[in-house]
Amino acid sequence: MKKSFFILTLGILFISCNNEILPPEAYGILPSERQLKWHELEYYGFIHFTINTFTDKEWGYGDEVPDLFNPSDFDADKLVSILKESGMKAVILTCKHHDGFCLWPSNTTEHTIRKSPWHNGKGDLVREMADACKKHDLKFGVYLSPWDRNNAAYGTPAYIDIYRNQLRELLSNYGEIFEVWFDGANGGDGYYGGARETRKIDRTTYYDWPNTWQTVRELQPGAVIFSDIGPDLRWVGNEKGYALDPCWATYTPQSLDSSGLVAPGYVQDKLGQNGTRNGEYWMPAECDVSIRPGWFWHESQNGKVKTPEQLFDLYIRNVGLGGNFLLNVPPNRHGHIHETDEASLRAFGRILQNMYTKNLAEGAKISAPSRGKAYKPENLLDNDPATYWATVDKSTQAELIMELPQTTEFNVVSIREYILLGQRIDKFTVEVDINGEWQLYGKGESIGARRLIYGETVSTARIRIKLEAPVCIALSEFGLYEASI
Ligand code: FUL
Ligand code: CA
Repeated sequence: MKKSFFILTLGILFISCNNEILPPEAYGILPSERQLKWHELEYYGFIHFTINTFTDKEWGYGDEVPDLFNPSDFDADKLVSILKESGMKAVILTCKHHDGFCLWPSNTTEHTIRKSPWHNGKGDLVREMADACKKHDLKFGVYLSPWDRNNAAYGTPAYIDIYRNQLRELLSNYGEIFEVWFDGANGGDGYYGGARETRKIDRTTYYDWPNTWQTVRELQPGAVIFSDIGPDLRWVGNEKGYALDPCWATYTPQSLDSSGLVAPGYVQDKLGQNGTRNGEYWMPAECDVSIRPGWFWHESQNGKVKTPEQLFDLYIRNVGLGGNFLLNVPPNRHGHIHETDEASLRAFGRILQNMYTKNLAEGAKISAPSRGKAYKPENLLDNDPATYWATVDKSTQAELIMELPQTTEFNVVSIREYILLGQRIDKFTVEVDINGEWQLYGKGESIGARRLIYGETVSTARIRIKLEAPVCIALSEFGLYEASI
């Protein structure tokens, strides 16, 4: 009797200890493996370069002769090294824009680089970019415009086969692709093999998107798919490069009419700026913008390049709201990044690099309730997004106080959620101790993959964070930084 009581007690003890160290249960919709990898990229480049660069246009009509494409001095290696040295982790190339000109020698059409004088028609710009990215250890992605103003078959079912074959070529012959970018601009007037007319398509049915995306899944299972409605990444809903606060990683796209149908180019796109709290899909925001007013290079815009300060401001409003920053840098007719763009990019890269060099919270003493040893608050300071601090299940509100080793100056606070367990937090405040009084430094609702609070430079030795969620708390990283702008 006595012995079995002992065993029973031990058993209960074991179960309760074990319970304590079980990870928190996941909350809501979770990111996929490929989305998790994408979240770690944060900042990468977009290259818009094609016949438009030579005609000074943003949208080519589709009747431009391939002869026009002849960059005098294109050097993918040099281009990619500039992007890499400026802190980018990947590059997406417009392999075909709306005018239909293919930057690779596609077998699906005559309207390709093969017909251009560049490298005597033997060139393949997609190959050069893919190889350079590989060499410099940047991920490579492709943009293939669904709208094709050159193709005679555009608007008929035959074009869908052509389009999918183009996709197949790009996804089969150029190594690993990290992202496939589908834009929503679709249908209208164009050359269409000489017809020169307006062609309208039904955006919700024409491309049969689920099946088109399936091609991506088959050929590049690791690639994330971007469009106005995902399925992996959503357009943020503006081309200005910022999200709105709060910005949720989850999203439920809304139709433009009572049919409930959504498609790229057929969605209430402004809703992408905030996303949807507890939305139906994990579909984080990618925020695209050009370093210049246009997506393509125009001589007249050489004086209108965004400054490093403007780029940093955008970074706070995209990466700092849990999205990713897709910054377009269009090469000129030589194939070069213009010197003003390059200088701005590099200076912005240095701001980020200097800022992240040292986490000023390192070595802080943290008082916070915790779920157990594996979830200790110190996991916030180990520079490892795979370890996290968590509270016990019933602690859905928590307060954490950080004592820094000394009084420290900073102007950026970074908080990251352990998103493997979903987007949990729906309210937070950050306060700093100024002469013994708590003063608000920042507050908000969403955190997600990263939240950056950029404010006045303060000097303090104590920080207090308060968090609220419908479930227990799980944060992976915390940082204090000084950005010199
Ligand atoms: C849009 C296009 O219409 C623009 O020309 C540009 O390529 C932008 C990134 O996507 O849909
Ligand atoms: Ca960690």
